Amino acid sequence: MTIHTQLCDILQVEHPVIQGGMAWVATAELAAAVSEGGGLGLIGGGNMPTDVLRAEIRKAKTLTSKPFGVNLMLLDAHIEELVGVVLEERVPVVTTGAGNPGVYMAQMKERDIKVLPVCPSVALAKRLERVGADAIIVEGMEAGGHIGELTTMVLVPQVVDAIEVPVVAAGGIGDGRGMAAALMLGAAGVQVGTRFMCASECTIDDHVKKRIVRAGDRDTIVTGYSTGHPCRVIKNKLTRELEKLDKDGKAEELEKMGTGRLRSAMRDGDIEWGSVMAGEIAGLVCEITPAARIVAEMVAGAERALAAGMDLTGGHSAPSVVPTAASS
Ligand code: TUI
Repeated sequence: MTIHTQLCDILQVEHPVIQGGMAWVATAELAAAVSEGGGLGLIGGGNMPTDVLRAEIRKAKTLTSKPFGVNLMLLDAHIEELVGVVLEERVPVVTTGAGNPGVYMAQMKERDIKVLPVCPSVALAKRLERVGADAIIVEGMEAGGHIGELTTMVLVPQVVDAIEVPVVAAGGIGDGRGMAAALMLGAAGVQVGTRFMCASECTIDDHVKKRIVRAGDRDTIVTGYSTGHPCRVIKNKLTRELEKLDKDGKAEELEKMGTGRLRSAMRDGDIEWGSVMAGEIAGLVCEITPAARIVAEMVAGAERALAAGMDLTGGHSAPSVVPTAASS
């Protein structure tokens, strides 16, 4: 069995696996390595100065001839300029976070750019479909970084039922079993962040990769509820301080304390006082391996899991809910 979905045709990729466009993590090296492996690599444009984004896009073009994309954080102060860069550089795919990219849609479509917004709810997914999203990345709160309220397991099938365009499942997916489960929920592909942080080509500090490899199932925590911007990170000295502020409702102090911490973790390797954004699936990540191997193993694992599922259900990929003569 080979997994080929509508998402492969939309993105022009071999495998329906998108690498999360993580700010301060996803550089040209990682994006190109994932794309070379047959998935879709993304450059994380969040918090990037315009000239750095342009340089990263150009570097990725030298490292791969395959399609790759850019993630834009819509709350970025200079978002208009960043959109200008992806238009000028003719990046084939753009994913967006933290809002509705509707106002940029016409310009992107004019240049044949595929737009895949990240979305945490059914209501927003419907709005995003109406403004012309090519597919929607549905992200559960198992994910690392800034998150919504619902889990991937409950969100994906509800969005699949509510819209026509393909759904990409994100949050809590780190291997072939997770990918198979997402496809069984009706997703046309997966977006994977935390597992790719431990790709050999990922340029973050080694201390962060080793911290993720060492992480257990209960090693992440969500901070910042009091600010209205909850964020999943690996527990450390910083989160113990943030927890106290959260409990006391000191949102402003909390916001201030978190500023610049993602950079100090990912670039400088400060895993105690930095913001080590990672998903709950960190507990499953146990090695640092090339990105292409992560893609290949994930797809092969999903194919095995789906084939095994078919054996259990007598040749069908989903158990029937219609009563049969034997059971009635
Ligand atoms: O964007 C993320 N996760 C992130 S971005 C990030 S980088 C950062 N660094 C420092 C400070 C702030 C951010 C770290 N993690 N995920 C995608 C995502 N988008 N999750 C949730 C949403 C979302 C939320 C609301 C998407 C749309 C939305 O729309 C609201 C509306 O009604 O327009």
